Amino acid sequence: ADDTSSFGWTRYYPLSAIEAFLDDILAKYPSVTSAIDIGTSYEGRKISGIKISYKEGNPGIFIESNIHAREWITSATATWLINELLTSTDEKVRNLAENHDWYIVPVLNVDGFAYTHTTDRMWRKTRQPVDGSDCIGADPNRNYDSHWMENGGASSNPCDETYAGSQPFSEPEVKALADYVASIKDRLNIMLAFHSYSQVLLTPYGWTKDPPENNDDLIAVAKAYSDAVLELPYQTKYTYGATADVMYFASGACNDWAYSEQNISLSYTIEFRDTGRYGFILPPIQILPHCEDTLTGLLALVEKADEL
Ligand code: ING
Ligand code: ZN
Repeated sequence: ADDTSSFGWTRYYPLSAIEAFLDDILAKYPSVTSAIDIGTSYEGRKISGIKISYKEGNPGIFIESNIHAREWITSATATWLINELLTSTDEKVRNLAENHDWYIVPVLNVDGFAYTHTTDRMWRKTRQPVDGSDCIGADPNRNYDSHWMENGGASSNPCDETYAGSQPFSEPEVKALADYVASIKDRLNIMLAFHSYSQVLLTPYGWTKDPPENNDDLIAVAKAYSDAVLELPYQTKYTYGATADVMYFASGACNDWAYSEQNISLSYTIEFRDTGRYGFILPPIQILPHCEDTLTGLLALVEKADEL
Protein backbone atom coordinates (compact mmCIF):
# COMPACT_ATOMS: atom_id res chain seq x y z
CA ALA A 1 0.00 0.00 0.00
CA ASP A 2 1.23 3.52 -0.69
CA ASP A 3 1.45 6.31 1.87
CA THR A 4 -1.93 7.89 1.16
CA SER A 5 -3.74 4.62 1.84
CA SER A 6 -3.58 5.54 5.52
CA PHE A 7 -5.31 8.87 4.91
CA GLY A 8 -8.98 9.27 4.09
CA TRP A 9 -12.21 11.00 4.95
CA THR A 10 -14.04 8.63 7.25
CA ARG A 11 -12.34 10.02 10.36
CA TYR A 12 -10.47 13.14 11.43
CA TYR A 13 -6.68 13.23 11.44
CA PRO A 14 -4.02 15.03 13.47
CA LEU A 15 -1.72 17.61 11.93
CA SER A 16 1.10 15.13 11.26
CA ALA A 17 -1.18 13.01 9.05
CA ILE A 18 -2.41 16.06 7.15
CA GLU A 19 1.22 17.12 6.59
CA ALA A 20 2.05 13.63 5.34
CA PHE A 21 -0.98 13.73 3.03
CA LEU A 22 0.22 17.00 1.49
CA ASP A 23 3.75 15.66 1.04
CA ASP A 24 2.33 12.60 -0.62
CA ILE A 25 0.20 14.65 -3.01
CA LEU A 26 3.20 16.80 -3.93
CA ALA A 27 5.24 13.69 -4.67
CA LYS A 28 2.45 12.10 -6.73
CA TYR A 29 1.51 15.14 -8.83
CA PRO A 30 4.76 17.10 -9.22
CA SER A 31 3.87 18.69 -12.56
CA VAL A 32 0.69 20.41 -11.38
CA THR A 33 1.27 20.94 -7.66
CA SER A 34 3.74 22.97 -5.67
CA ALA A 35 4.28 23.48 -1.97
CA ILE A 36 3.40 26.84 -0.47
CA ASP A 37 5.49 27.83 2.51
CA ILE A 38 3.16 30.15 4.38
CA GLY A 39 5.42 30.56 7.40
CA THR A 40 5.84 29.46 10.98
CA SER A 41 3.43 29.48 13.90
CA TYR A 42 4.06 30.91 17.37
CA GLU A 43 5.06 27.47 18.66
CA GLY A 44 7.32 26.88 15.68
CA ARG A 45 5.16 24.66 13.53
CA LYS A 46 5.32 24.94 9.77
CA ILE A 47 2.19 26.26 8.05
CA SER A 48 1.82 24.47 4.73
CA GLY A 49 -0.26 25.05 1.69
CA ILE A 50 -0.49 23.66 -1.79
CA LYS A 51 -0.90 25.30 -5.17
CA ILE A 52 -2.63 23.39 -7.93
CA SER A 53 -2.05 24.85 -11.36
CA TYR A 54 -2.53 23.11 -14.69
CA LYS A 55 -1.60 26.14 -16.78
CA GLU A 56 -0.33 29.70 -16.65
CA GLY A 57 -2.67 32.63 -16.24
CA ASN A 58 -5.68 30.94 -14.70
CA PRO A 59 -7.86 32.98 -12.34
CA GLY A 60 -6.87 32.18 -8.78
CA ILE A 61 -8.95 30.90 -5.89
CA PHE A 62 -7.52 31.01 -2.37
CA ILE A 63 -8.81 28.84 0.48
CA GLU A 64 -8.01 29.68 4.08
CA SER A 65 -9.07 26.78 6.32
CA ASN A 66 -9.03 25.78 9.98
CA ILE A 67 -8.10 29.25 11.22
CA HIS A 68 -10.30 28.29 14.17
CA ALA A 69 -8.76 25.28 15.85
CA ARG A 70 -11.89 23.27 16.69
CA GLU A 71 -13.46 23.52 13.23
CA TRP A 72 -12.07 20.17 12.09
CA ILE A 73 -14.49 19.68 9.21
CA THR A 74 -12.78 22.57 7.41
CA SER A 75 -9.41 20.85 6.98
CA ALA A 76 -11.07 17.51 6.25
CA THR A 77 -12.93 19.27 3.43
CA ALA A 78 -9.85 21.12 2.19
CA THR A 79 -7.80 17.92 1.93
CA TRP A 80 -10.66 16.11 0.21
CA LEU A 81 -10.98 18.96 -2.28
CA ILE A 82 -7.26 18.83 -3.06
CA ASN A 83 -7.55 15.11 -3.78
CA GLU A 84 -10.70 15.59 -5.86
CA LEU A 85 -9.22 18.39 -7.99
CA LEU A 86 -6.32 16.10 -8.84
CA THR A 87 -8.14 12.80 -9.34
CA SER A 88 -11.73 13.40 -10.46
CA THR A 89 -12.64 12.37 -13.98
CA ASP A 90 -15.90 14.32 -13.96
CA GLU A 91 -15.83 16.88 -16.77
CA LYS A 92 -17.08 19.75 -14.63
CA VAL A 93 -14.56 19.03 -11.91
CA ARG A 94 -11.78 18.83 -14.50
CA ASN A 95 -12.75 22.33 -15.69
CA LEU A 96 -12.80 23.54 -12.11
CA ALA A 97 -9.34 22.09 -11.52
CA GLU A 98 -7.62 22.84 -14.80
CA ASN A 99 -8.99 26.29 -15.60
CA HIS A 100 -8.41 27.80 -12.17
CA ASP A 101 -5.35 28.07 -9.98
CA TRP A 102 -5.99 26.80 -6.47
CA TYR A 103 -4.12 27.94 -3.40
CA ILE A 104 -5.20 25.87 -0.41
CA VAL A 105 -4.03 26.08 3.20
CA PRO A 106 -5.81 23.20 5.01
CA VAL A 107 -4.72 24.13 8.54
CA LEU A 108 -3.76 27.75 9.20
CA ASN A 109 -4.00 27.68 13.00
CA VAL A 110 -1.58 24.79 13.40
CA ASP A 111 -0.84 25.36 17.10
CA GLY A 112 -4.50 25.59 18.05
CA PHE A 113 -5.32 22.56 15.90
CA ALA A 114 -2.62 20.48 17.62
CA TYR A 115 -4.00 21.64 20.97
CA THR A 116 -7.51 20.46 20.06
CA HIS A 117 -6.06 17.00 19.45
CA THR A 118 -4.03 16.80 22.66
CA THR A 119 -5.79 18.86 25.29
CA ASP A 120 -9.00 20.77 24.55
CA ARG A 121 -11.24 19.74 21.64
CA MET A 122 -13.14 23.03 21.86
CA TRP A 123 -10.16 25.41 21.57
CA ARG A 124 -10.76 28.21 19.02
CA LYS A 125 -7.91 30.71 19.25
CA THR A 126 -4.16 30.76 18.63
CA ARG A 127 -1.74 29.64 21.36
CA GLN A 128 0.41 32.76 21.75
CA PRO A 129 0.52 34.01 25.36
CA VAL A 130 -0.74 37.51 26.05
CA ASP A 131 1.44 39.97 27.99
CA GLY A 132 -0.06 40.70 31.38
CA SER A 133 -2.75 38.00 31.17
CA ASP A 134 -3.02 34.38 32.21
CA CYS A 135 -5.29 33.74 29.23
CA ILE A 136 -3.77 32.38 26.06
CA GLY A 137 -4.31 33.17 22.42
CA ALA A 138 -6.21 35.57 20.22
CA ASP A 139 -9.06 35.03 17.79
CA PRO A 140 -7.14 34.92 14.51
CA ASN A 141 -10.30 35.85 12.60
CA ARG A 142 -10.38 39.18 14.43
CA ASN A 143 -6.67 39.86 13.96
CA TYR A 144 -6.47 40.94 10.30
CA ASP A 145 -5.52 44.53 9.65
CA SER A 146 -8.85 45.77 8.34
CA HIS A 147 -11.01 47.97 10.56
CA TRP A 148 -9.38 46.15 13.47
CA MET A 149 -11.40 46.50 16.70
CA GLU A 150 -13.93 48.85 15.11
CA ASN A 151 -17.64 48.93 15.92
CA GLY A 152 -17.46 46.43 18.77
CA GLY A 153 -16.73 43.59 16.35
CA ALA A 154 -14.12 42.02 18.63
CA SER A 155 -13.00 41.98 22.25
CA SER A 156 -10.04 43.65 23.98
CA ASN A 157 -10.22 41.10 26.82
CA PRO A 158 -7.57 38.38 26.32
CA CYS A 159 -9.81 35.88 28.09
CA ASP A 160 -12.61 36.25 25.52
CA GLU A 161 -13.07 33.92 22.55
CA THR A 162 -13.11 36.93 20.21
CA TYR A 163 -10.02 38.69 21.64
CA ALA A 164 -8.60 40.64 18.70
CA GLY A 165 -4.94 40.36 19.74
CA SER A 166 -2.63 43.10 21.03
CA GLN A 167 -2.52 44.76 17.62
CA PRO A 168 -3.45 43.93 14.00
CA PHE A 169 -1.41 40.94 12.79
CA SER A 170 -0.05 40.24 16.29
CA GLU A 171 -0.62 36.54 15.56
CA PRO A 172 2.22 35.13 13.42
CA GLU A 173 -0.10 32.72 11.60
CA VAL A 174 -2.37 35.55 10.46
CA LYS A 175 0.56 37.76 9.46
CA ALA A 176 2.06 34.89 7.48
CA LEU A 177 -1.18 34.20 5.61
CA ALA A 178 -1.68 37.89 4.91
CA ASP A 179 1.85 38.36 3.58
CA TYR A 180 1.46 35.40 1.27
CA VAL A 181 -1.94 36.48 -0.03
CA ALA A 182 -0.69 40.04 -0.55
CA SER A 183 2.19 38.69 -2.64
CA ILE A 184 -0.18 36.99 -5.10
CA LYS A 185 -3.31 39.12 -4.80
CA ASP A 186 -3.28 40.23 -8.44
CA ARG A 187 -3.74 36.58 -9.44
CA LEU A 188 -6.72 36.02 -7.15
CA ASN A 189 -10.35 36.69 -7.88
CA ILE A 190 -11.94 34.54 -5.19
CA MET A 191 -11.11 34.23 -1.48
CA LEU A 192 -12.83 31.56 0.59
CA ALA A 193 -12.46 31.19 4.35
CA PHE A 194 -13.68 27.79 5.59
CA HIS A 195 -15.40 27.77 9.00
CA SER A 196 -18.02 25.81 10.85
CA TYR A 197 -20.75 25.68 11.80
CA SER A 198 -24.11 27.24 10.69
CA GLN A 199 -24.49 26.43 6.96
CA VAL A 200 -24.23 29.98 5.74
CA LEU A 201 -22.22 31.90 3.17
CA LEU A 202 -21.09 35.20 4.61
CA THR A 203 -20.25 38.19 2.43
CA PRO A 204 -18.51 41.43 3.42
CA TYR A 205 -18.73 43.28 5.61
CA GLY A 206 -18.43 42.07 9.17
CA TRP A 207 -17.36 45.42 10.60
CA THR A 208 -20.23 47.52 9.19
CA LYS A 209 -23.74 47.00 7.89
CA ASP A 210 -23.10 49.23 4.89
CA PRO A 211 -23.24 47.03 1.77
CA PRO A 212 -20.11 46.70 -0.37
CA GLU A 213 -20.00 48.16 -3.86
CA ASN A 214 -20.53 44.85 -5.74
CA ASN A 215 -23.06 43.46 -3.28
CA ASP A 216 -25.40 42.21 -6.03
CA ASP A 217 -22.63 40.08 -7.54
CA LEU A 218 -21.51 38.83 -4.12
CA ILE A 219 -25.05 37.72 -3.31
CA ALA A 220 -25.73 36.20 -6.74
CA VAL A 221 -22.61 34.04 -6.46
CA ALA A 222 -23.53 32.96 -2.91
CA LYS A 223 -27.05 32.12 -4.07
CA ALA A 224 -25.64 29.90 -6.83
CA TYR A 225 -23.79 27.86 -4.18
CA SER A 226 -26.82 27.63 -1.94
CA ASP A 227 -29.22 26.66 -4.75
CA ALA A 228 -26.88 23.96 -6.06
CA VAL A 229 -26.31 22.33 -2.67
CA LEU A 230 -30.03 22.23 -1.95
CA GLU A 231 -30.53 20.12 -5.11
CA LEU A 232 -28.45 17.24 -3.78
CA PRO A 233 -30.16 14.29 -2.06
CA TYR A 234 -28.90 15.55 1.32
CA GLN A 235 -30.92 18.76 0.83
CA THR A 236 -28.49 20.72 2.95
CA LYS A 237 -29.76 24.27 3.28
CA TYR A 238 -27.23 27.11 3.15
CA THR A 239 -28.38 30.66 3.77
CA TYR A 240 -26.34 33.70 2.73
CA GLY A 241 -25.91 37.38 3.47
CA ALA A 242 -23.58 40.01 4.87
CA THR A 243 -21.74 38.94 8.02
CA ALA A 244 -22.90 41.91 10.09
CA ASP A 245 -26.50 41.38 8.99
CA VAL A 246 -26.97 37.63 9.27
CA MET A 247 -24.34 36.83 11.95
CA TYR A 248 -22.98 39.60 14.16
CA PHE A 249 -20.53 42.49 14.01
CA ALA A 250 -17.06 41.07 13.47
CA SER A 251 -14.02 43.21 12.69
CA GLY A 252 -10.57 42.17 11.49
CA ALA A 253 -11.84 39.04 9.73
CA CYS A 254 -10.13 37.42 6.77
CA ASN A 255 -12.87 38.00 4.25
CA ASP A 256 -13.20 41.72 4.96
CA TRP A 257 -9.42 42.09 4.78
CA ALA A 258 -9.19 40.20 1.47
CA TYR A 259 -12.04 42.23 0.02
CA SER A 260 -11.13 45.70 1.26
CA GLU A 261 -7.36 45.65 1.58
CA GLN A 262 -6.45 43.23 -1.23
CA ASN A 263 -9.23 44.04 -3.69
CA ILE A 264 -10.30 40.43 -4.07
CA SER A 265 -13.80 41.20 -5.25
CA LEU A 266 -15.44 37.86 -4.42
CA SER A 267 -14.64 37.11 -0.79
CA TYR A 268 -16.63 34.71 1.39
CA THR A 269 -16.66 32.99 4.70
CA ILE A 270 -18.41 29.65 4.37
CA GLU A 271 -19.79 28.20 7.58
CA PHE A 272 -20.08 24.44 6.98
CA ARG A 273 -22.37 21.82 8.50
CA ASP A 274 -24.27 21.52 10.69
CA THR A 275 -26.77 23.96 12.20
CA GLY A 276 -26.06 23.03 15.81
CA ARG A 277 -27.04 19.46 16.51
CA TYR A 278 -23.41 18.39 16.63
CA GLY A 279 -21.88 21.81 16.03
CA PHE A 280 -18.07 21.72 15.94
CA ILE A 281 -18.02 17.97 16.63
CA LEU A 282 -19.50 16.97 13.29
CA PRO A 283 -19.60 13.15 13.22
CA PRO A 284 -17.07 11.54 10.86
CA ILE A 285 -19.88 9.82 8.95
CA GLN A 286 -20.90 13.26 7.69
CA ILE A 287 -17.46 14.18 6.32
CA LEU A 288 -17.94 12.68 2.86
CA PRO A 289 -21.54 13.83 2.35
CA HIS A 290 -20.45 17.29 3.44
CA CYS A 291 -17.53 17.21 1.00
CA GLU A 292 -19.97 16.39 -1.81
CA ASP A 293 -22.07 19.36 -0.75
CA THR A 294 -19.00 21.56 -0.87
CA LEU A 295 -17.85 20.42 -4.29
CA THR A 296 -21.33 20.91 -5.74
CA GLY A 297 -21.50 24.35 -4.15
CA LEU A 298 -18.08 25.36 -5.39
CA LEU A 299 -18.82 24.19 -8.93
CA ALA A 300 -21.85 26.51 -9.00
CA LEU A 301 -20.08 29.35 -7.22
CA VAL A 302 -17.10 29.33 -9.56
CA GLU A 303 -19.29 28.91 -12.66
CA LYS A 304 -21.29 31.98 -11.62
CA ALA A 305 -18.13 33.92 -10.77
CA ASP A 306 -16.62 33.07 -14.17
CA GLU A 307 -19.68 34.58 -15.87
CA LEU A 308 -19.20 37.97 -14.19
N1 ING B 1 -17.81 32.16 12.78
C1 ING B 1 -17.16 33.35 12.26
C2 ING B 1 -16.28 34.01 13.32
O1 ING B 1 -15.14 34.28 13.01
C3 ING B 1 -17.58 35.37 10.94
C4 ING B 1 -18.16 34.32 11.77
C5 ING B 1 -17.58 35.25 9.58
C6 ING B 1 -16.99 36.46 11.47
C7 ING B 1 -17.03 36.19 8.77
C8 ING B 1 -16.42 37.41 10.67
C9 ING B 1 -16.44 37.26 9.32
O2 ING B 1 -16.76 34.27 14.41
C10 ING B 1 -17.17 31.10 13.27
N2 ING B 1 -17.91 30.01 13.52
O3 ING B 1 -15.98 31.09 13.43
ZN1 ZN C 1 -14.60 29.83 12.68
